[in-house]
Amino acid sequence: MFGWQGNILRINLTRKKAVTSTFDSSFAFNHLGGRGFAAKILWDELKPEDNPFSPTNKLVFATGPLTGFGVPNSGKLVVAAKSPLTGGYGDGNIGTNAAVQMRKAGYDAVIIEGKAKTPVFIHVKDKVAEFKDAKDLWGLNSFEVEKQLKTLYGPSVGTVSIGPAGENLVKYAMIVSQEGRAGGRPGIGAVMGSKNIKAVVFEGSNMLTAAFPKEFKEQSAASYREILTKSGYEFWKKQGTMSTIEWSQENYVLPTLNFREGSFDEAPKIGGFAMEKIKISNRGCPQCNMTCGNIVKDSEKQEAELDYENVAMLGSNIGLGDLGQVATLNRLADELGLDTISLGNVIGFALEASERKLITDRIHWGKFKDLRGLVSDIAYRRGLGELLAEGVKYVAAKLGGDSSDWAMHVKGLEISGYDCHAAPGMALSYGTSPIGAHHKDAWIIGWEIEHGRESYDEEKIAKLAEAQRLRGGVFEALTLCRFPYLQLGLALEWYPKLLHAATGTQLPWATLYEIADRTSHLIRAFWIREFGKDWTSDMDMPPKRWFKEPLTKGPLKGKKLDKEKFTTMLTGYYSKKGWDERGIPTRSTLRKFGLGEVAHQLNKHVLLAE
Ligand code: PTT
Ligand code: SF4
Repeated sequence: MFGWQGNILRINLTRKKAVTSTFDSSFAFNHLGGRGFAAKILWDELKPEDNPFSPTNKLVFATGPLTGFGVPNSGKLVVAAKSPLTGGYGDGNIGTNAAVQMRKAGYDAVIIEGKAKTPVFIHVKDKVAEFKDAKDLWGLNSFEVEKQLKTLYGPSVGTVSIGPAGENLVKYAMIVSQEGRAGGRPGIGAVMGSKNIKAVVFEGSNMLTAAFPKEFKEQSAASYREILTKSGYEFWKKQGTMSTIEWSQENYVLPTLNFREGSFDEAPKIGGFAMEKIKISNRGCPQCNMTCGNIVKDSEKQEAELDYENVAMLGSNIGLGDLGQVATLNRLADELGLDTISLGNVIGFALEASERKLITDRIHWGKFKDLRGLVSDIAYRRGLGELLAEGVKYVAAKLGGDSSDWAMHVKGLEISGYDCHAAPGMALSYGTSPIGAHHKDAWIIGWEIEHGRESYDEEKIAKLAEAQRLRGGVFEALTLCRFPYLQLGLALEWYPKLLHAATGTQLPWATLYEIADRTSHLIRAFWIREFGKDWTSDMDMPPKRWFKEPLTKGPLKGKKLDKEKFTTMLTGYYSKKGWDERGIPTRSTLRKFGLGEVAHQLNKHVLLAE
């Protein structure tokens, strides 16, 4: 089989055994890679009764058929597990040399199961996996761990690790690599911690073989060149995702003070142009010529990375208008291994709770000392941090009253950086994302602001579903960064061409979308199986704040979401997907995608509509 290595490494920590198994072309062509593989593996191998922190949960690393080949922006790895934050399917996409080295070591995917008795790290080299004692690494932050592992094995190895947040089972702990690449928002780093794994090191010397090597090499080189010719390239290298701060402020969608507002008075101080003034270099994922991580000197004179989400959530959302200080919070999150998006939500929620005197701690919007203290208290579960480590859904349930109205999450995963008081399409994107409220599957907000932000019509639903298929479906299965296409307009036609040259098989868009849809239905089935009879379409509803409390300033003052229209839009979305009015895939939809056995299993948990 060209394109794939055809191998999955299964590491059982309890038994200290590592076994390689092979997969056939039907697995490869039905699920492609990345999220497609992860969804299939987690559906097949988990049961609803498996607690996310029990040894029975599985941690999956998965690559795509182009990973490691030297194709633009192909140094990414999907990390997935049952999420401790949401209780449903969880994944993330991390830019790391570990993706490249894992493929060169001979594997398309790795499944980690069981639990080590004492902390370990795993070293995988050319199909040999070794368990190593990690007692000297436990407790270190993610930057220090990587440094030590690179001293031990050399600078070219790929590593993924967790920081103290993962060790302490903070429900939104991330997996970190390369001092600032971080993935697995729904607590995938905590799953790694629950298994007592501090890090995994990959190194490999196997060359990947393409079906048509000459054609493949020429196409890869040409697509890299095309990126350099794009008109937005120079500006992208200057600001990366940071220019979105100005865009969000202009369009009143910049999350501000726990998503009460969509604009922040101090936005110019934390935007892309302010960032340029303190920027010192670019950093990025392997095999990328767009390197978009903005490295700046933070308020404590250390290097830190700034991207849009981090600044929106640890800046405007918590009332902090000093970019150097935002950068410090961001660096701490990377070192400790916390997701910046959930962190900014949780802190925003706590600040509001303090203001409303629902908690006794006196903490203040924008007061750096308070905010800095909270970040490390959360990672180490100290004081108020013990409660906040559980995520906003849990904290709101504990505090009671109407606090769940302003706990900004969907299905337990905190909202990423776009306010939706006047953006129903983006609210639907958060509502129906396969992992909880994340923008990765459909950044529909740009389109809806241009084409009628207040409409709830069918065109918007269709546009959203189309974006989810491409971004969450195709790019997540290929495990390629979507930025060359989205930000610079790299022609989409390259992808089927590169796939053909790598695998020797034509995979036209219709086939890629079929795989994307199969993955989407499988992930939905996973959620329904987990929640069984407790599942209702309310789980797809965005937070009540956007329906109940209008914006109080600017030209959109008074705007909020309309519950009735939103519910109709959600039902229209279900029908487009082939799901019933509860949001559950019908039997015929599942059968259409070769998921008849999934329908059979799922029917034991909820009665499926025909
Ligand atoms: C992603 C989420 C994002 S999305 C951001 S900024 W963004 C935050 N980054 C964090 C960080 O950094 N440190 C930290 N401790 N926590 C963080 N949490 C947040 O995590 C990321 C880039 C970005 S920057 C985006 S949009 C794109 N995301 C892609 C994706 O999801 N899929 C894909 N095929 N290509 C993508 N390309 C872009 O990658 P999660 P990264 Mg990340 C400091 O992981 O779980 O998916 O959450 O992966 O390697 O850092 O690249 O404005
Ligand atoms: Fe990574 Fe940015 Fe390059 Fe994408 S564009 S691969 S996120 S450095």
